[in-house]
Amino acid sequence: MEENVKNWVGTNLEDIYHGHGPWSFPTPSIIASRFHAVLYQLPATLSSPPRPHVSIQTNHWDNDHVRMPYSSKNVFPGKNANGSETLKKRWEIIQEALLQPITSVRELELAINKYNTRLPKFLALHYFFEEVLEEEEAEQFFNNLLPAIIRLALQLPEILPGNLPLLRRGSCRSISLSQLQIASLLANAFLCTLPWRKDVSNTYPGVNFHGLFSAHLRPDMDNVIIEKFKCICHYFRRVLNTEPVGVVTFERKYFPKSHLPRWDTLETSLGNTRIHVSNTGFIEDDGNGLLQVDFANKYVGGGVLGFGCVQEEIRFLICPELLISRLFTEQLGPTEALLIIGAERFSKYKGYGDSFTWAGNYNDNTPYDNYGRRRTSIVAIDALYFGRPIEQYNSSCILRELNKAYVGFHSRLDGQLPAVATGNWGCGAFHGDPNLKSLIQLMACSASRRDLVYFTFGDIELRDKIHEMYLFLAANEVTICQLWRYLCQFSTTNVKSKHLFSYLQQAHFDSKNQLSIKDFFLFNKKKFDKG
Ligand code: AR6
Repeated sequence: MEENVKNWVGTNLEDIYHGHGPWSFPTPSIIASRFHAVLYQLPATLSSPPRPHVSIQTNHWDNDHVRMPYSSKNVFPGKNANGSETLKKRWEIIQEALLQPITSVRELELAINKYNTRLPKFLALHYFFEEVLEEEEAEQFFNNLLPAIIRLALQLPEILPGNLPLLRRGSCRSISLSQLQIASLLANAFLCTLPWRKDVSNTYPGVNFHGLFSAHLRPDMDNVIIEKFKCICHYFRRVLNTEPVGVVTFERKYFPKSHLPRWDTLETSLGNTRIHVSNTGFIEDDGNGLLQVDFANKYVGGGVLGFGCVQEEIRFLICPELLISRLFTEQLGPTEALLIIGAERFSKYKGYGDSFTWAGNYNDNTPYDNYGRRRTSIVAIDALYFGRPIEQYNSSCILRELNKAYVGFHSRLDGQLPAVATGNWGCGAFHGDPNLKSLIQLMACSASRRDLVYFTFGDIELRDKIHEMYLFLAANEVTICQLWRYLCQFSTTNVKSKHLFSYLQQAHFDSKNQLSIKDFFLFNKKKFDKG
């Protein structure tokens, strides 16, 4: 008989949900204002896609808004019939190019090159259609899917006539878009019609798909690019088959220094925060109704339109509506985060990194909130990248990560907030230490009144270590400011990082016994084999 092995420790999920299940937590309202651009007509009823909001004044080509490909100011140098130079409307060229029959990848590339001339060769796209897909599948794409993507893209002026603001650095602003509007924007991104902007191209991630199409195939990563195409094509098949009716909110969160907590003064006991630590499960599968962390890049989406294929990229591939944030979200600063509410999941997947594969359709049964959004909240927070991992124990780095997590987790809503569903944030591609990061996230949860659900990605030892450390903090009523102080002390020692937890426990014990940190070293010389 199979034994029922317990794969988690701490508080059970039912209690984490306060006995009301995952879907009862409050979600922020959608009210159009100077700080919240709502691009469709309120309210969203879910009976059909919401109707677009039409702006009185159009800002389709200025510095504060996304430049729309259909703007009359989007012009392209061309020639008149008599050979003289002229400026042509790019949208007309786009329409002309895309409404020609396109029956092969070569023709698709040629069409895109008519309005976007400086693109590298679409090596990966050729490989996908010519080497990977069966002839029949490629035919299906060019006969059915591509024409539908093109129609959806060319409807952009009707689907999204409103002004789409940029979420600029150092600002708190939100955008709510219908899923259909996002689909139309993504269809434009797929066809690389979105205008390239010299002024902002270095500070926005960019969403046109040419980076993916032209990826130089590498033997180790060929597969990943192919699987990415499959995810994207599947998304388009789904939204073109059945128009999605929901909406999605993107909220840029920014805290000026004066609004950040003074970590050295917070007297909250860490034991007030409950934790659930599991060595199985994934944030996206098992974080229902919770605030799910995206282990982000400061350019949200990271390498999703290139070779990257770890937590963030995978999330963006299975929930492609997240991709559109790359169009308007300027790179995140140290005290900024991006919250996305309502993105739907379309795909299943298997594997991770270079073994990632698309594993078919996913039916997202997440209920909608009162505003027409799926009750899925994802917060993108970018950890620091540590080329030299030892640097992460510097108090300035700890402070930066604490503030970053706090900005992501904080909510203005009253009442019971959902727990944070997270894990080894910053501890894969960015080389952080999960012991330290788990404490940082616990402190940020505690300061923002949330419980913590931590997935250790298969690591049983880590699960138990985090839990034991938590039990120590809770049993000794250690407060946020105390732990902050011990962490700062640790940063001034040479104690090896693998002893972080024992050091912190000892530091607490010694502080109670009035031992100076110097004495502590004298007593513990052997134990901590100083470097
Ligand atoms: N659920 C829970 N834990 C996970 C999951 C998941 N779905 N996926 C991975 N982990 P990483 P980072 C664990 O490397 O270090 C991207 O390119 C697993 O233990 O994605 O913050 C971004 O765009 C994994 O090793 O996050 C950034 O550029 C660990 O989480 C950069 O990577 C860290 O995942 C961020 O790197």
